[in-house]
Amino acid sequence: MSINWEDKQASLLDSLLKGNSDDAVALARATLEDGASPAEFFERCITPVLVEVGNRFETLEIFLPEMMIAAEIVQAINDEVINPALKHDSTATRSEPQGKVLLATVQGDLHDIGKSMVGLLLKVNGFEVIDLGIDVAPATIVEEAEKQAVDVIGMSALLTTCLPFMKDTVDYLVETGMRDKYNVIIGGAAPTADFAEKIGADAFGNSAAEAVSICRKLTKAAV
Ligand code: B1M
Repeated sequence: MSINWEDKQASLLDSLLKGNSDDAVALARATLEDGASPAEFFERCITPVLVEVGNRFETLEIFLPEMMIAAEIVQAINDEVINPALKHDSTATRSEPQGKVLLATVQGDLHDIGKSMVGLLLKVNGFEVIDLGIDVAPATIVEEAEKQAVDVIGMSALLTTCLPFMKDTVDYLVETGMRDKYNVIIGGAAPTADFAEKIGADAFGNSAAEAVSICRKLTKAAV
């Protein structure tokens, strides 16, 4: 069955703005039953709808409480529908270890919906993931990378004001002579591929799926 993503997005947006969690969860469930993959629902429905929620926040059509409720409902969809379905799908995929990836949302930034999806997709694709959570300082990222002996350092940022902390982390690696030990990938709504190049990161991931293919390439190259 072909899925009308515009209709799905309109319904989800309506549920998020009305604070209707039950309808949003039911919509996700029905769309997966119609044949969409969990990752596809996340990328083609949840992500663009959250961008629209952000736009409405920016233009003062909605305010912080509504944006918070929208995020809580998305968390419910992830917990109840997307994550279990992704984990179920992963039993069919290969499971030999692909490498170890550290993930963190950078200092000052509390956004974690996208980073958590990156972590989940990496896990179901056979990566070991160390997720340090949100608001993580550059020194902590590097210390944990050392402690956990990871192959890849992955940083996420949605606030442009927090981009300097991505640069600080790469600079810290350079200053401590550890830059060559780690592959560094950055993503989130704030950075760009140009920014990644400018600060000396190895790659920029535009989506969770792209983050997985980049990590695959980076860890293969490291062998
Ligand atoms: Co905030 N927020 N928010 N927010 N929020 C944005 C980011 C904003 C763009 C909205 C807007 O104004 N248009 C704006 C930032 C503006 C800017 O910096 N230029 C903004 C603001 C201003 C704020 C506050 C300052 C608001 C305030 O308090 N006045 C505040 C800041 C808090 C803080 O962090 N210190 C704030 C708070 C919040 C909530 C708590 C309410 C909530 C977050 C809840 C949570 O994450 N648990 C929230 C939300 C939900 C948003 C929007 C609406 C949605 C973010 C999201 O989850 N998107 C957002 C609007 C927008 O992004 N345009 C907005 C969906 C998610 C799947 O996308 O994270 O981009 P994303 O991840 C994608 C890819 O980018 C990629 O994969 C994911 C899936 O494909 N990806 C990676 C992500 N990380 C990656 C890492 C990789 C590779 C790929 O490698 C390691």
